[in-house]
Amino acid sequence: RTLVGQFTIGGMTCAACVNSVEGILRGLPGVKRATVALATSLGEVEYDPSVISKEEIVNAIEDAGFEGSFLQ
Ligand code: 9UX
Repeated sequence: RTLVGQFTIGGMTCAACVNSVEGILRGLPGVKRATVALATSLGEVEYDPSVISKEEIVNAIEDAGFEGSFLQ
């Protein structure tokens, strides 16, 4: 079972940040798919909630120096 979650992401100031954040998210256990958009500061992850929580996903984003907040 997977869920799809949308989040806002702060601190991305150049296009390479997108690759950095996507790479971090895609490397997390339980994350099946991850995209972030520089222009809108929005991201989306498909994840298995039995493996990883939204809080753990946000922590990974913040450990990399960005800010993340799920929309719901
Ligand atoms: Mo660009 Mo982002 O020089 O972490 S890669 S600001």
